[in-house]
Amino acid sequence: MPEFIAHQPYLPSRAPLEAALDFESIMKQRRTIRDYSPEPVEPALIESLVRSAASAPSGANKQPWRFVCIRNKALQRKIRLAAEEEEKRFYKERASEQWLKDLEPLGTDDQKPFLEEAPWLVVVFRLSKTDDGGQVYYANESVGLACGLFLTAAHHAGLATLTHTPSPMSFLSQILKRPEHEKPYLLIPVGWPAEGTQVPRFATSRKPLNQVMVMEVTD
Ligand code: IYR
Repeated sequence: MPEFIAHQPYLPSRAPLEAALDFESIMKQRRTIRDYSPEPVEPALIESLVRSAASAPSGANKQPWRFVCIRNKALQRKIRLAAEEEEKRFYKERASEQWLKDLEPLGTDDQKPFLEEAPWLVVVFRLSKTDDGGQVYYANESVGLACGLFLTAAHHAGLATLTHTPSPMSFLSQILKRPEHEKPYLLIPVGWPAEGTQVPRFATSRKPLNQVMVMEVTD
């Protein structure tokens, strides 16, 4: 028989709609940041972000994730150089014309200095098996949810992040000597935004609600 315990509901200190609107206005201020200040970020902060991320729901509560948190310039340089190798191939050979055109307004290229400059690099791995060899379920969805919570927790603390997905990412397994059942999923630089940093205007716009939401209220 499964054991059940009493649920302790979370009660916002304000009316639900006020709390929701406040949170919406906080989240709308999140931007992907590519220039980081050298200002350090204390490990306790990173640990808290990972605990928030790891509070995500996951298939059969298997928690199929590992957050490898790096604050080591030599290692960061290694990762930068390997990522830039992949990116050079991406921009020169692998990306389609259309893909490059879609990236134009972001102003990205194969140079990834933020991998070295950010005070922390958090490399997220998806577990394809549990650490004791058991099954995992909906691992992609689960890790995606955990990453979303990580970005949200970082933003809530005033920290900037960037979701970087060099492709292929297998160099991360080698450089970080991760076991076979851990698959690189996402690379997240974390830090304070550099003073005066700019963001592409293009990336600040969002579709209006009527394009992302279907309100099905008719009987
Ligand atoms: N991985 C490359 C290209 C890139 C792809 C997408 I889709 C983006 O939203 C941004 C960049 C890079 O990091 O430059």
